[in-house]
Amino acid sequence: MDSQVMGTVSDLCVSSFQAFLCPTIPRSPPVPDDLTPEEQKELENIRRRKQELLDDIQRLKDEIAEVTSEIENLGSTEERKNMQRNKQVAMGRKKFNMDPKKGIQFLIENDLLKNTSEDIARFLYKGEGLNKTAIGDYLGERDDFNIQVLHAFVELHEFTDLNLVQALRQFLWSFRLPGEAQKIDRMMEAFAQRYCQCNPGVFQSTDTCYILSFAIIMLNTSLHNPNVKDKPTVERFISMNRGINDGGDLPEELLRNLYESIKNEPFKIPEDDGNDLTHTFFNPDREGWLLKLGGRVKTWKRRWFILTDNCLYYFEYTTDKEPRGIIPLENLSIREVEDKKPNCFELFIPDNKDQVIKACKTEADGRVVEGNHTFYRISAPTTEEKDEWMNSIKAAISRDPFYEMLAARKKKVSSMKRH
Ligand code: 4IP
Repeated sequence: MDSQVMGTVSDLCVSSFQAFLCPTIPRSPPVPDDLTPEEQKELENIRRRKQELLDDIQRLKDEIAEVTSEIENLGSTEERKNMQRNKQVAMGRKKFNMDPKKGIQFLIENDLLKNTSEDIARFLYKGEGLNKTAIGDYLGERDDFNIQVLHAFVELHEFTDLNLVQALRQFLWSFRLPGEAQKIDRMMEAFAQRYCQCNPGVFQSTDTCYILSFAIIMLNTSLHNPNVKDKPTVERFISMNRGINDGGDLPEELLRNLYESIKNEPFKIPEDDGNDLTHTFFNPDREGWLLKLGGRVKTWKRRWFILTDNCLYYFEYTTDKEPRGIIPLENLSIREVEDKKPNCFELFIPDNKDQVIKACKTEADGRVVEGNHTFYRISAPTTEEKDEWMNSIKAAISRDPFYEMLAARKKKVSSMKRH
């Protein structure tokens, strides 16, 4: 092949390359006249092959473009779908935190959650981005479906080979106990059932487990709340729990272990919003100096007050063994009042003017007699202390249904024993 042909071929290669880069394919120039017939034939062959090559390249480019756009579309649709889904889940969580039922409904309607108790329970158990108070509220609801979710939620907890304190730690961390006694009752009942299911043979019945769980929660308060000065000993804890195992006693070693566990490490509870019974359990009691107005004779006396066991005790001196008076808070209400003395509040019987409040006092000669108060007016040293006292007393008063609930359970156990 002479140099002219070579030049033409290399020109063709360059133009092929350009054609690859450039979408418009240049037309082939006419065949030069001065070539021999063989050379012309060869040139035509080269041009044909070039055209075939160009066609192939174009086809390939089209295919690549098609596949690339398919992949791009595929990626962006998936991404868009995912982003949309994540946005909706975040919105569902927000809604849940504001109104648990509406949040769950929203997630179900948007196919982000199945409408089954198991799926919802898993969502709550995972708890990502969910407010623990809202979880507690949802689980404590009374209707059948919520109760099913509660049971599915409790089933997700694995308590096998954990002692009762360890199991309670896990359980009380997964949501916040709500403020209503009935809700707490349902939740603790479900907890006790699950614990007994995971640890058969530890307790005679779920009632025992239920009662002991509360005893442990209260022990936690007594041992770790700085406002409670009278810390129960292990012996007292053991004696307080006598007979709770369907009339029999629980092994002392078990109670000692539970006591030690709580003593060494208090319960960790989810963030406190101050508006539920967990708050009451963990911060219920208080003591300090207050002024009290007399019953018949209206003299102000400075007394050392202790709030514990739903009663208000007052002493003349902090070191006194016997109180001068005891005011059970059952059936009483509390309100702020104006007086010449600052920071006053009053304990009174609602809708009643003359009835004397059930209380006892010690006379100067040491006799214990009934009190004479139709109201107890009390003055705190500062506004803050007044507010703290009022809150603590309110919490103690509102704890009543809970105590009733627990008392009912204890009664049930002892009557079962009798039969
Ligand atoms: C007394 O006044 C004290 O204020 C008593 O308070 C009070 O009893 C008496 O009420 C009141 O008469 P005097 O000491 O000036 O006589 P405390 O017991 O703290 O010393 P209460 O029932 O408030 O304890 P009456 O109702 O007994 O008169």
